[in-house]
Amino acid sequence: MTLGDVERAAILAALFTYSAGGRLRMPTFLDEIFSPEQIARDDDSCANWGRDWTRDRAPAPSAVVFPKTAEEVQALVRRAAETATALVPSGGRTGLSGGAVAANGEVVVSFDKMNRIVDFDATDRIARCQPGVVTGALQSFAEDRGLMYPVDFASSGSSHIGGNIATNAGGIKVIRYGLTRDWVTGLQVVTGAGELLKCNQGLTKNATGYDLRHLFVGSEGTLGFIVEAEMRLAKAAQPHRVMVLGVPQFPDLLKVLAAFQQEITLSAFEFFSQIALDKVRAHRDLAEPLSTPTNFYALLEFDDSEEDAAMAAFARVMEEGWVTDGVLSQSDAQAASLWQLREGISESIAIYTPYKNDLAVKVSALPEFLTKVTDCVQAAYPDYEVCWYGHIGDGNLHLNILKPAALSIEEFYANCGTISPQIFALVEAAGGSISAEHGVGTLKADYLQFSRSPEQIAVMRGLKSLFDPHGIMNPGKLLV
Ligand code: 2HG
Ligand code: ZN
Repeated sequence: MTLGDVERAAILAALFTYSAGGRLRMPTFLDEIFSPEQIARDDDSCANWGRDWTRDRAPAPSAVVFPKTAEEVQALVRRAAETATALVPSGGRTGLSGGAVAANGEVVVSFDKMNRIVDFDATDRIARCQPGVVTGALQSFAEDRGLMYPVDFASSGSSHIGGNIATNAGGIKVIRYGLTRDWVTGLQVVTGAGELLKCNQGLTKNATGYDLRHLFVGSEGTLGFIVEAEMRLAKAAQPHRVMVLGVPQFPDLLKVLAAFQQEITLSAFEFFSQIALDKVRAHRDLAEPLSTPTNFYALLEFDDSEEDAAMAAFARVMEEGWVTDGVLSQSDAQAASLWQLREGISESIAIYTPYKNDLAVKVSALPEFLTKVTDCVQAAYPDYEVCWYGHIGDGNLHLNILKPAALSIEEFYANCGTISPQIFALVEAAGGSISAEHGVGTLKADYLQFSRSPEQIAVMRGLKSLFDPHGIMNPGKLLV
């Protein structure tokens, strides 16, 4: 039996409407592009691949697809454009801003099967990666060759290079090695118009006008999908030492930073508050790092070869009274356990379903800014615990407000939402950013105007319609 045009159209229309189970049926063209094992639409898969680490929206995609090649991604985007099918890219799903959440019947495009390092050139020191390469896998690949991929964070064991690029991920070593953007030497991207763009192709010098590569870094999948990235690797790091210092007054943290930077090259300068330390110690059963507890702690990392100069700086900050106590790692194992005090915080507070903010101001503006934000939260909700930590050496503060056990998540988030505009007004007044390294996604999309002017947002919208004329690329994220 063959179908006439009318029957075919009716069946297609029905396939795009709600099925008896309430879920949107997957568009039929997926079967034309992918083999059956590359498509999933069962509840578990949709729940798993349809979300990131945020929990404020329930995942409800119509299907998940697992492309294996750039050609398949291109075919998918072209057919999605013809049928107005929304697509959501999915990497390691470790995002904290809802950038990879599919809550509206979209097709999730998982890059799990595009996870190979396809080529490496030792002269160029460039690894050509598919987008689904796990950050930790690229780090190990580099180490095996006596090199280093220096962008690092707690989620490097599951986050993907493609997702890192889409959010311009930062992490714990930005003070010395910069952001993901600084390590991308080439990008291949399928735009929302279905075009494959090869941007920069691994060149160091390329003065031929607009550098399109950088438009896609931090674009959160709203302009196109990354299908290949050329990542620069660095000379291997020297063995390093980790120091944890007790600093009673927050402004003194910056004096400590300056004192150490005068003597040595820091590869990390992180901080956390006593509340953050209590939570991570309880969660991971870790020992108290210093004999006397204090309000704030700094965690420093530097090359082993600079130990003497670091000790000279330590003597000075103790003498000045900025630091009350300190500990220096004597082995790699000790360095790793000191790092746990900082890297384990986010995971340890997850049980409090925290209201998260990822804020940046200039380093010099941090003390006044932190005081004002703390006062703002305490004035509105004196009972809420405020947990501060972050990458203070590059001006990035993570503000986590912890939910009191008696409150429902809905009530707590609604309460915190009422003070968000005040917090973001403080960010704006300080010339800062409402998202330092986690992206805008859905969570911060309503607040973009606190960091970007109307003129900038208009230009961003222009770029969006140029690269994604059909509005199918990660809709509802970043620009709403
Ligand atoms: C970190 O620095 C991560 O630990 C997560 O960026 C921050 O959980 C957070 O707020
Ligand atoms: Zn962070």
